[in-house]
Amino acid sequence: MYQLKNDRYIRAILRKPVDMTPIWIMRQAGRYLPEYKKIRAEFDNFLSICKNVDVACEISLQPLRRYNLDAAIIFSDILVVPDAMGLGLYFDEKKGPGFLYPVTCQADIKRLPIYDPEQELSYVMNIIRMICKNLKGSVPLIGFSGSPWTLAAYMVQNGSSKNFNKIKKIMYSDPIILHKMLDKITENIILYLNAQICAGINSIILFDTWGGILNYSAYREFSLYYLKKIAANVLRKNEISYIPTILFTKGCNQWLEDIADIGFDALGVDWGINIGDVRRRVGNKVAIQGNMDPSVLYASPQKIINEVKMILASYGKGSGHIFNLGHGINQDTAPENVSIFVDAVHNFSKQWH
Ligand code: 1CP
Repeated sequence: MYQLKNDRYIRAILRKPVDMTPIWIMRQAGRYLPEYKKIRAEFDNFLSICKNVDVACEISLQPLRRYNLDAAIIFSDILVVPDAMGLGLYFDEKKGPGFLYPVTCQADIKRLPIYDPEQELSYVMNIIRMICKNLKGSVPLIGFSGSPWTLAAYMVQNGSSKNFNKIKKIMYSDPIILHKMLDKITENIILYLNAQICAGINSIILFDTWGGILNYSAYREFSLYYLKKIAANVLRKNEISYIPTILFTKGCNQWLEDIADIGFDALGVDWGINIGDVRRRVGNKVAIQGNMDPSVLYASPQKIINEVKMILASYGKGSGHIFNLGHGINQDTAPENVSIFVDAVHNFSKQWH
């Protein structure tokens, strides 16, 4: 375990004073970077990169060499959890993720195992240990998982979906069996995140990417309930410090008060809401991550800077803001624009602290 040299990200989540607003970028290691594409071209599939400890570590570090980011994130994917549960994950170049053995019936759900993450996901723990050795505490390392609901959606739909009809059919026709599935996924996620903490990560983010397709009561019953269980059961500290947690949701801004109440330290919000309004609504309960539209990075440098200034001003004075995009960075973003973005956040946020 290393003492952190730059702990701006951690301090901001804990709403302690900072000299400037910290920034990291969702999907910061990935397809918009030429150095990633170069490595990617040497492998025929994405999963083999995720399982290659040296390569995944190198890719995690790439964005930090280019930009003054305040955190690193492990290079992996939320779908390695269903893979470790025996579903046989693959990534099709055109169609995206899919499973050899998707969940199609009750018997499939009954068969889902509770795994040992130190066995089934040992490669992720090895990647974490290797990144930590390289970072030597220069910035915090973020670990992550998909939310139980989001993972269940992929496992039942067999990949992505436009209307999520299959999982919604189970939800409305046999909610008890869906709860059994969510229970197992939740238990596996807690084991996974606690193993990540033991391996050395400094913070956790949960991605509830598909919570926003539900109505209010279904969101509370099938997503929020399980996220609350996770917040209550992750270790929250290692030998030397507290491990702050962020919950990222998409399309859930109408339920912010509920989401702020379940025990995460920070909420990640998309760009569908003014960040000042988020702050007013959640008060002192949580810190806020976000929330620039990733498409702003297509604009001119001056427009990017203006947008950054506007979001900083909307948030207002004081700590508790972790700057980020409102969703993952687009793969056709110009890497030069990312420098302008990151530096603008640092330069123009000083006056707010
Ligand atoms: O060929 C390639 O290069 C594969 C593209 C790719 C990459 C680079 C995928 C497939 N996943 C990733 C990496 C990844 N995914 C990271 C680490 C990179 C970083 O942040 O620096 C992380 C944190 C994720 C998380 C992830 N994967 C989410 C949650 C966050 C979000 O964006 O909402 C989700 C929903 C996924 C599923 C997934 N994996 C990959 C794709 C194309 C998808 C989306 C499928 C869909 O459209 O539903």
